Order: sequence, then structure tokens, then C-alpha cells
Amino acid sequence: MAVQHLDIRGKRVLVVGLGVSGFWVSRWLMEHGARVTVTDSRRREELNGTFCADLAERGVGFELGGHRRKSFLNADMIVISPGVPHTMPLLQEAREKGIPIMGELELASRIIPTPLIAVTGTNGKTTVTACLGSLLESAGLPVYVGGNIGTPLMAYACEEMRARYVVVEVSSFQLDTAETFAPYISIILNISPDHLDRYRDFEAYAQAKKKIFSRQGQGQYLIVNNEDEILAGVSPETGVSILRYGLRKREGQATFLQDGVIMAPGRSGKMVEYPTGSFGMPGEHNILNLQAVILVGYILGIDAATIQTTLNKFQGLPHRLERVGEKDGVVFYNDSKATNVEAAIGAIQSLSCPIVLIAGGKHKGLRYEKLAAVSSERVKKAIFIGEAGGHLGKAFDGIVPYHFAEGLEEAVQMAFSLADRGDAILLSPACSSFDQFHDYRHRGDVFRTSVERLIHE
Ligand code: UMA
Repeated sequence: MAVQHLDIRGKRVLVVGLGVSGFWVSRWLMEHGARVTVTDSRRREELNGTFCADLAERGVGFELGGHRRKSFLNADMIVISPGVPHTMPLLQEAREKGIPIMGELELASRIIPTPLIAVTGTNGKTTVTACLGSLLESAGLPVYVGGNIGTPLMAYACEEMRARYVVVEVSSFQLDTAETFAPYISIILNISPDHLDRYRDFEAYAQAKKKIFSRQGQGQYLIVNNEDEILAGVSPETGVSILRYGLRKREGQATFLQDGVIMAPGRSGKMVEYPTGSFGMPGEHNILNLQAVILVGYILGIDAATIQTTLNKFQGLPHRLERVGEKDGVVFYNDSKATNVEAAIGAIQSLSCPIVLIAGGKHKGLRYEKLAAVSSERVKKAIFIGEAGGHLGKAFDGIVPYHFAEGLEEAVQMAFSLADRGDAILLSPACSSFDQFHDYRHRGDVFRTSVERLIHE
């Protein structure tokens, strides 16, 4: 849908949530003649001061420290941030009154004319998004990288929008409110339990993820991981071209692994070989994720040499199985981005040495039995922190010896005292960070600083 169909000039638009999404949404709406009020349950002192000052100067109205029912019911349209549950009672009431409610991603996708390459999945989506950005850049294709990775697409909508492609990391929260969103290429890397504090059950979460392709059709592509039980069963009949990847060769699969080499279709119609030994990121999960990158390269007609060079050079991102130091033969890994069980399992399986695991944080209603079972093979001791510590302890009882620590710094000291030369100390929390930290980056930074302090003791 083109921007003029949104018809927002002079309309009262309520923006819910004043984080980075609400900020860029409000800016765009003001620039296009809407009368904007932004509301946030947090008080002004708790919000980003630069955002508040900028929007105040542009004439945006504020309702902070809580939401007013009247503003929801009197709005001509409501735009919500991803962190705001679309099931919130005030939104339900407004919906019943016929007031259009839109998420930031939906709004952005209606405005942006640039073809979108959208990446979702429970784990690995930020890494794949960043790697795709790198690939397109290396291929000389002007690209904008945004979404859940940090900068919302509405920030791009406020620019001249000159990119050839937009690579967007998409979360289930953003997909909850997607209606017309139909990317040129969509990718689902995997679906495993996460965010069960926001969704009714796993099925509801999986349904949200599948919305990434529900509006795709002829001339568009869907790339899915055929090793994932849920995704292997996905087969839309909307005309979208589906490309599957996996570790074993199977019928109907576009790419697969054979003797350490990824076999993939090439531009000439012949299969191309991508040796994985030189890839910059270790682990089986990356061999899977990078097949999605190869397939995007194939669709866009990028030559195989550029694809291989990108995969060799790309070393991953901070806080994702990042080596942050070594002392007396013990190596420290920061995997703070592992905010759910499957991600932590992926990290444990990627390391081939004995592990002292640091896990825990905000409990999201996940079950830790599978983590305990995988840990029994390689984790010699575990240290639990935060709100989820007790739940983890119950799951690990009788499987792996564990201790509790007050905070991350104490956990690092404790882990080092329990480790021997040749071991790895792995922070891979399997939980979100919000009980003790601002976000996973903050948690990873505290880990790194604690490790550096220990190294220099
Ligand atoms: N708020 C309300 N009322 C509510 C709930 C929240 O006013 O009922 C307010 C909060 O007080 C807060 C604001 O809403 O001030 C925050 O909105 P937000 O959480 O959507 O934060 P943004 O800063 O806009 O960041 C969002 C994404 N956050 C979430 O999905 C929770 C960021 O993903 C994303 O990078 C950014 O948009 C740009 O697209 C973060 C994330 O944790 C990294 N994502 C989850 C994940 O990766 O697992 C999904």
C-alpha cells in the first residue's frame, strides 16, 4: 500500500511506547502532518532524554507515567511498539470501537518502496541479518540493515530511502501486528520455545513467526530450515517460491551439506560448492544459518566467489559465543545473547572442551530439562544467577553439580575457581537479562569487564 493511502494528515495518532520504535514512528508521523501524542507507562525521567527533547521540539504531545483510556478511545489511529502486547486491554477496547491499530513494522512496510529481505527465527536472526548486510555490501548492492537488530525500519522511512534492498530482522512481537507485510524474501531460521511470558503457548508463538510469509505470493521467496520440525512441514499455497536448506540431502531441498561442503544452486544452473572449513563462524547451527545467506545470494544473482569470501570473513557479532579472554588455559566465552534454552544448547554443542556454565536471569516460563540433559554431556559444573536460578537448579538436580551466585561478577570468580586448564567458562544464560541488567548487551559487558578484572588480578 502506498503512503497516501494511509491518510494521516490532520489525524490524531496515538503512539504507544517511547523507545527507539516510538521515537521514529512519531517523527515520521509529524513530518507527514499527523497530530501525534506519544504515551509510555514509564515516567519522563526513565525515558531517553534526547528522544523526548527532539519530539517536544517537533510539537508531539506526551502522556507519560501511564496510559489514559480517553486517548486510546479518541484516537483516529494507534501505532504500537513491539514491546507493547497487542492484546493489552486498552487496545482491545479501541479495536472494538473500530480504531485502526498498527505495529511499527506494518506501518514501515506500507511506506517503504524498497524490496525487503526479512529474517526471523528464534535464534541466529541477528547474525544472519548482519551477515546478509555484509554480503550485499560486498556485492556492491546498496543496502539498509535494520529492524529488531536495533534500528527500526521507521528510521529508514525518515530518510531518502535510496537502498537497493532493505535487510530487516523481524521478531515475533513485530509479526503479531503484521497484516499486509509481504517481503520480497523471507527467511525463518528455526522455531523453538521462547517468550512464553507473552504468548499463550508455544503454538501461538510459532503462529506469530509464520506470519512472515502469510502474505507472500508469486515472485517472492520463502527460505526455511528443513531440519526444523515445524518448518519442514511449512508449505504455503500462495504462489511464493519456497527454498529449503538442511544438513542432509533430501528431495525438494535447495542446499545441503556433503563432506564439509555446502552444495547450493548456482547462477549457471550447476551446483556450486561452498567449503565450510574456512567459514568465520564455527558450529553446526552456523552451517545451517549460512545456507540461508547463500540462498539469498543465489536469488539476488550474487557470484559464488563473493558469497564464499563473505562467509569466510564474517566472524559473528559481540555477545554471541564471543571469546573475551583467557587465563591459565581457561577460555571465557560471552554468549549473553542466548536468551532462551535452544540458544544456550547451541552454544554448549559448539564447544568441544569441558564447560563451566553460567546461566540464569529473568524467567520467561521456559523449561530447562532439555538444557540439563544436553549439559550432562559436556558441562562439568554450572553456576546460576538471577530470578530463574531456582528453576534451573530443579532441572539440573542430580544431573550436573551446580552453585548459586548473587551476581555475574561473583559467578565469574566462582566459575574460575571451579575450572581447570583446557576448560571453557561459558556465559550462556538461557534467560533474558531484565531482572538484573538493562539488556543482554549490558549483561555481556558486565561479564567481559569481570573477566578482564579477573585476568589482571
Ligand atoms: N511500554 C508501554 N506500555 C506497555 C509496554 C511497554 O508504554 O504496555 C513502553 C516501555 O515502557 C518502553 C517502550 O514501551 O519505554 C519500549 O518499547 P519496546 O520494548 O518496543 O522498545 P523499543 O526501544 O522500541 O525496541 C524495539 C524492540 N524491543 C522489543 O521488542 C522488546 C527491540 O528489540 C528492537 O531492537 C527495536 O524495537 C527496533 O526494532 C529488542 C528485543 O529485546 C532488542 N527484542 C526481542 C528479542 O530479540 O528477543 C523481541
